[in-house]
Amino acid sequence: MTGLFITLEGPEGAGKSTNREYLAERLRAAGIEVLLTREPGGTPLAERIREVLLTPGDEVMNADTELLLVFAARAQHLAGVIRPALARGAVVLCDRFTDSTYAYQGGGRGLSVERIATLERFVQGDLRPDLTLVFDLPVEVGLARASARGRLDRFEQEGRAFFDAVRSAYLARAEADPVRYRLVDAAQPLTQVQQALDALLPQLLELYRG
Ligand code: Z5A
Repeated sequence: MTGLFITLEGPEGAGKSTNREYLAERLRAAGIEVLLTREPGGTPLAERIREVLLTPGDEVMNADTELLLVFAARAQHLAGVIRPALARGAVVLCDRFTDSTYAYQGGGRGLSVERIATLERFVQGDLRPDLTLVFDLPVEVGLARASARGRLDRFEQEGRAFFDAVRSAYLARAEADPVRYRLVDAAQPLTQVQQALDALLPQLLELYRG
């Protein structure tokens, strides 16, 4: 039996973590094993790489270094957590995955899609998410939510053009593959976002039960 791999994507402050918990509750209520995880991170070693990626420092991180670090963390996460969970039939709900790489390193940093795709094939083989929920909202709304938390991480210190490019990359990916991606209007009040997720639930259960 193989499980179901669902990723939650979108810019900062879009509500991915909040809604990941909500979806997990709904799926568990249906008697399904759910594994909640996140990227970068998800294992002790991958969480250490996350610290390196998110902590601001005096030395500017080269964009290729950043790209290789996100895939290094992903290789560890896939081997240690995601693949074993899928193999035992769990639903994996992952807060960010390779679409973040296309959005941040591709859109934001301007690295080529081909270079990212090469690493994607190398690290993941054929594994791709079964479903990707893209939580979309205007850049300023997401940044306001994120900055209300206080200290900004290394990515959150980027300028407006970076986040516009991130959002455009997400929207382009979602538009190119409406079967795998579902856009969620994350600017709505939380209760409405969760109603939209409730409406998706029957499709998720159908995908899971095959
Ligand atoms: N990154 C990358 O560059 N390349 C990669 O391949 C990967 C990642 C995998 C990880 O940070 C960083 O790594 C990320 C990209 C980069 N860049 N940044 N920054 P992260 O995942 O920890 O960061 P995040 O996405 O910024 O987390 P976040 O700000 O916590 O966003 P969220 O999980 O989408 O939101 P939340 O925590 O659920 O909600 C944020 C706040 O908004 C919170 O107070 C909620 O109560 C509130 N909220 C949520 N929904 C609503 C609604 N609907 N209305 C009002 N308020 C709401």
